[in-house]
Amino acid sequence: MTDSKLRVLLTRRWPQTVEDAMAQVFELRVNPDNKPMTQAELAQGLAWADVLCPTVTDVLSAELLSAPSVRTRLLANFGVGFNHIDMAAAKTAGIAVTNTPGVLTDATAEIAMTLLLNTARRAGEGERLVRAGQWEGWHPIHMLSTQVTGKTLGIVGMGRIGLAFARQAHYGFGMRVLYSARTPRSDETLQGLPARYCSLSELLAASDFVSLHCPASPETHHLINAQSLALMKPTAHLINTARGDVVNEADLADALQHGVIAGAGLDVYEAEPMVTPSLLDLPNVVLLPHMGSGTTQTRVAMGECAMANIRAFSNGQALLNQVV
Ligand code: 8YV
Repeated sequence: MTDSKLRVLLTRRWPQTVEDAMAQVFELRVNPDNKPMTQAELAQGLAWADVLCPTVTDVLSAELLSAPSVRTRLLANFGVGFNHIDMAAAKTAGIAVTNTPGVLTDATAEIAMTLLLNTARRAGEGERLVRAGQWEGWHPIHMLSTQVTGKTLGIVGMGRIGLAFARQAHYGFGMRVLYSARTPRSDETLQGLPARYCSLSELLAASDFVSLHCPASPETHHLINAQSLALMKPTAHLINTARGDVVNEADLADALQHGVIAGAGLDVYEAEPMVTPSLLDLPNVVLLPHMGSGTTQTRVAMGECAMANIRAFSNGQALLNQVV
């Protein structure tokens, strides 16, 4: 198989420079509408393409991946999370899957920090007040908020992004770091960061800020629910830049309404782009539209990473970031 013959389908538009580079070496098709493809369109895409490049908005079910018409042998995912792909079905169908780890770590950690500062310091609320022309001027007890420096941050899932965020928080804001994960990390992995491993329940009870960085999986589905939220301090804030499924959104809205916790900052949701309506009315939650990796630099790097995987596949070499 040569590069020029490989059929590659992008389910959404990518940064132009990467699309141009791909078009030079592959037979490239791009979903021109830049809207999520329907299941029927994805089935057609899988029947045409040697390599399909999905994003988080494409649900690739067992039904789609096991159809006899499927020609695709590689799913080069644009993103690190792959919970939208039925991995067992891909494996059974002999379809390899790659992702784009590493290149989006710093950008996503930055959005976690944006949310933490924003929810703690009520920046969204303040901005809305000024824009609405309702600011009546400075006074000593106006819009008092929660100071971040020196507080305790609990990281749930100490992977690349969790660690990058913990480092920002510790070295930038003097925060004490606790973390929960399946296994403790070595000092080498933590790059010398003084972070203490503990159980999830201890982390929830002791943290002023709890930030989620675990993948979506059956084990982490609704890990944060009414019971776990009740373990948190009433002054604590929850940050989610991982996946919406990790949080029971209805339980979170309820907890925010009733003062079970003080605030939240969310970049991801259970049924994107739908957001639980009651959250929209709450002042103590900051809502972002899944933009963790959304810097120009990072989106280009994600495209280049996916392309490097496709080139390796095309040349019969070991895939660089194979997850199945
Ligand atoms: C991506 C993300 O933009 O990489 C991920 O897992 O959540 C985002 O940063 C998105 O998944 C694109 O597919």
